[in-house]
Amino acid sequence: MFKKILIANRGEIALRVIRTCREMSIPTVAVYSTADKDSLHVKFADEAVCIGKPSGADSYLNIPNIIAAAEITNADAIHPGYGFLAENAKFAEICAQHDIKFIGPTPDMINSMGDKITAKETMIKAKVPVVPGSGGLLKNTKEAKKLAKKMGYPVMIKATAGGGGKGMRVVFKESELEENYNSAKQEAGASFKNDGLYMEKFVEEPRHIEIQIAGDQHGNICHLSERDCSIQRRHQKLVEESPSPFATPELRDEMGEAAIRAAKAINYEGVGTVEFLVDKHRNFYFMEMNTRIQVEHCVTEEVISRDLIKEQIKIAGGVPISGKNYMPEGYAIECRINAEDPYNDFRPSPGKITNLHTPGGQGVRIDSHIYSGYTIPPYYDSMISKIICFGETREDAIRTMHRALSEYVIEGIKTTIPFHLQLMENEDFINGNFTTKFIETFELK
Ligand code: MV4
Repeated sequence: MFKKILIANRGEIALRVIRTCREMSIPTVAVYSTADKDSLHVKFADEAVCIGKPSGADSYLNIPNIIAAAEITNADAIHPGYGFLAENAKFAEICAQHDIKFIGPTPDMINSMGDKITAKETMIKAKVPVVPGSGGLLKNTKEAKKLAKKMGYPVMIKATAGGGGKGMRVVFKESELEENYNSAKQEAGASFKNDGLYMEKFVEEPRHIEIQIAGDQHGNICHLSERDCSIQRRHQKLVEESPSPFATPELRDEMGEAAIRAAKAINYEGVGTVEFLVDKHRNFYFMEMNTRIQVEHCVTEEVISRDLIKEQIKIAGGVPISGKNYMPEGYAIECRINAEDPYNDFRPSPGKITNLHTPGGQGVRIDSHIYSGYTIPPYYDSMISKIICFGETREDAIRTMHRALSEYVIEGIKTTIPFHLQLMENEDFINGNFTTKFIETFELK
């Protein structure tokens, strides 16, 4: 196993990785920006190295400084967490060149899922269902109009370098195609330095259901059941749960097997997630594959009783996995608590936490890096805590979540706790009656 792991991240995920390393008796190195010198990940790690100024580009995205930090501390592996460099193939490659194990897939595997047209072609070959569409790049608006007419409106124009909704447009009729095509192309070029576009039939009011998978260095691949992430706002997930209230045992089996075929197609190593759109008839379509640990991995951990960070580290160390699939037992929900004002268009609300009381009790797990007196810096993601509640049934998990949220006291800043409290009281949410459109019509009291 590894002698020492450097965590190239901050916040709750850095803490999350340090906790598992401690349980595995692996020493850790934290890296931090000058804005994070008082952060818990710095205090909890065995060693800490400052890697630059506050902005992400100067610190957590600064590859030379992170590699230098690993070299001076003799770390033989790097855990990238999520965000920052977690899906950066170049970084994974540079780690390998320095004899440092990147805890995650190889650069080739990351690249094969980074370009959406390539990923889709790979999925078609692997017999994973995809949304019918253009197949390759769109040449011009004339060709796009011809294709859309043949497919039937509405259609969706997407960026091949995209993900997370950037460079994506729904087109309802031919007269709207040209301006949407041009603005998507412009946005894609500006965001990704790649303005390639493709087209798909638009799937109306879908659910977002994703399958957690794991693959080892010996060709074993398994799935760890699904998460429902349909509760999103502007492509940011707010609540995730496992199992999905919309899944049936048959759907879980079919999606699980499709996700395994997807991972096998690229000989996947590490933990990963295959995202699907699921329509009202329970048809499912490959959307994208995330080649990293995700924020919402905890709900899966609760329903399968496994530590996914431990699995990542063992896989990276060459330990084989059993290869059997995991079925969910019980029910887990996660609410993301952000330092944002839900009454003011979710505007960021950084600042000092003047008073903090954290909930506890049966079925409550808090993954967070905040403490009383901590100042949330304005430079990074606004997520400050995850509450994960577990119960025998979905109703139990929701009731426990409501109780835990009502115990949570975070003073000095605005948080999304009031939003989550009202969501847990919403009839449609309680009945599992929601799609990715839910938040658009949800009104805060
Ligand atoms: C779609 C779609 C409907 N039809 N593709 C959003 C982010 C990107 N990963 C893909 N996305 C979508 N692709 C087709 N053909 C609807 C979305 C979508 C969405 C998907 C999952 C969760 C939330 C969403 C919110 C808006 C749009």
